[in-house]
Amino acid sequence: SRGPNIAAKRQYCSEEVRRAQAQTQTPGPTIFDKIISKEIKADIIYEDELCLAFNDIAPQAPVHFLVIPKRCIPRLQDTSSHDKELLGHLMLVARSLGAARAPGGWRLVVNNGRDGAQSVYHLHVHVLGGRQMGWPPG
Ligand code: TR5
Repeated sequence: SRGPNIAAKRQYCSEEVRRAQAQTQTPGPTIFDKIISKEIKADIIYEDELCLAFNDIAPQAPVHFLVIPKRCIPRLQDTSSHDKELLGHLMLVARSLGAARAPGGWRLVVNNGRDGAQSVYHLHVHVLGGRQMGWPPG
């Protein structure tokens, strides 16, 4: 249950962090579940029995899509050795789509939890390409 503690903490957090906290504290279906069930429309570029890939609604590069498992896993942190095959599959799908769509190279990003600035608590691999990336990321 949400106590005054959380409410007090919230005053000091950025909008992004508050959103992330809110989602961590209320586990359940996210917007990505609705994309998987086709309840909400997304620009789907690949689909198989285990995963879905679609273009990011707010692209940070000329190529920016997300690869997500169909199974609801909130964060990378919530996976275990039992998920090896699924995680490997997400990487290989990211690899194939990345190679086809951003032949000059690409970057994979997995934001995890509050400090990782994760905003949607359904595991997703960002694939960014089509421009020169900088380092370090912000
Ligand atoms: O910040 P994290 O790593 O959690 O990334 C979440 C990503 O989901 C962001 O890059 C958002 O732009 C993206 N996003 C959010 C929504 C959305 C989406 N990408 C495609 N389609 C989307 N729909 C329909 N709705 C969203 N809320």
